[in-house]
Amino acid sequence: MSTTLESPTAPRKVNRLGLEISMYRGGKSTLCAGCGHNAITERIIEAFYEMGVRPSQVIKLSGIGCSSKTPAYFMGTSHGFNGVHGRMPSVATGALLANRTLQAIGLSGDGDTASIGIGQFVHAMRRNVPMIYIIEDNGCYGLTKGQFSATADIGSTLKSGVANDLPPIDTCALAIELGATFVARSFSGDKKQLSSILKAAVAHRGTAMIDVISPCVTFNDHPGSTKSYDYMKQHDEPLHEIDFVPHFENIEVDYDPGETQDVQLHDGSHVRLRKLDRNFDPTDRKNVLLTIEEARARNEVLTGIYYLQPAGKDFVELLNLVDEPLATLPQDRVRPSRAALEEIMEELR
Ligand SMILES: Cc1ncc(C[n+]2csc(CCOP(=O)(O)OP(=O)(O)O)c2C)c(N)n1
Ligand code: SF4
Ligand SMILES: [Mg+2]
Repeated sequence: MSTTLESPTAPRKVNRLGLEISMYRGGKSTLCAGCGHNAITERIIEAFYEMGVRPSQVIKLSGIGCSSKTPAYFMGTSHGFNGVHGRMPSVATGALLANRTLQAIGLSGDGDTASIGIGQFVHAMRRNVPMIYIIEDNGCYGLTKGQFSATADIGSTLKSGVANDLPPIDTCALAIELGATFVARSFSGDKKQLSSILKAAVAHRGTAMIDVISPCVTFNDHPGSTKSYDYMKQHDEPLHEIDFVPHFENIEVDYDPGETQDVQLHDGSHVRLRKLDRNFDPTDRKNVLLTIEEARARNEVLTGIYYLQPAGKDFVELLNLVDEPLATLPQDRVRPSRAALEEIMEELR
């Protein structure tokens, strides 16, 4: 994947674009040490570097929260827009309509998405907006000192001992129900799984929604919390082992089709899912929803790629836009001529 250029001094490690990983870094994190969100930032940096995505082709979007601050900590030379709380999806949709060639990555929190932004979230999912949508899910509003969010489980407690008595919104089940074409759940502490999921998400065309359990070490990492490091270590149930083979590597990997499911993505990359104990097929939507329901009853946190549907049109394709970015078209191609306007006015008389 990465090559080493000859140099009289130390060898330089670069990706297929000839870029060093430093090109994928951003500002220094101001989040708490040990916050799960920092680990996710590291995985994003690695995934975009390894996939050889040009940072100037990327747009980073977010709302409000500790999670929504993270775009400042990766790909410092990319485009970016930090929107109003819960409104990241509509800003992303607008940006992608203005320039369909951009690769969009949205960073949100469980509060930003499942509370104030739930209306925006559901429409982004049903439209299959071509973007990676990450929820850094700590079950609380970290930035405003740890109140329960809408993803907190019934019975999960605050540090003060107060228990949550409202049912959680499962953002993955909701996204699948609404038509998202790539839906995954991972854990910020699972480096290998999260890396593979992120690389597959970069290769996917359409919405890639990834809910990452990301413990808040300051407000929600105590016994009694179901979004803590300890709880995840005890309840994380991986659905499969994920290998991602990017289209540009062209590696022939031996695999047993009885044990491994191979799903080809739009760009020719492959997702290879090695079965663990359960028989799980992420392309069978009905069965995926049933598996989520059953796991919930057993208090298991399933991780892996829940649902994958590589075919189908994304929102930009459905709109039948011209190939060039609308933002760069000259006035005479986006503005009706005076004669055309007069003709319309005539029809209205
Ligand atoms: C319109 C509006 N309402 C409320 C707030 C206060 N507020 C800021 S961040 C936040 C919740 C953040 O939670 P989450 O999205 O889960 O991010 P985290 O900090 O946990 O990563 C809230 C309610 C705000 N900034 N704007
Ligand atoms: S308050 Fe919680 S979510 Fe926010 S940076 Fe600190 S550990 Fe992370
Ligand atoms: Mg949160």
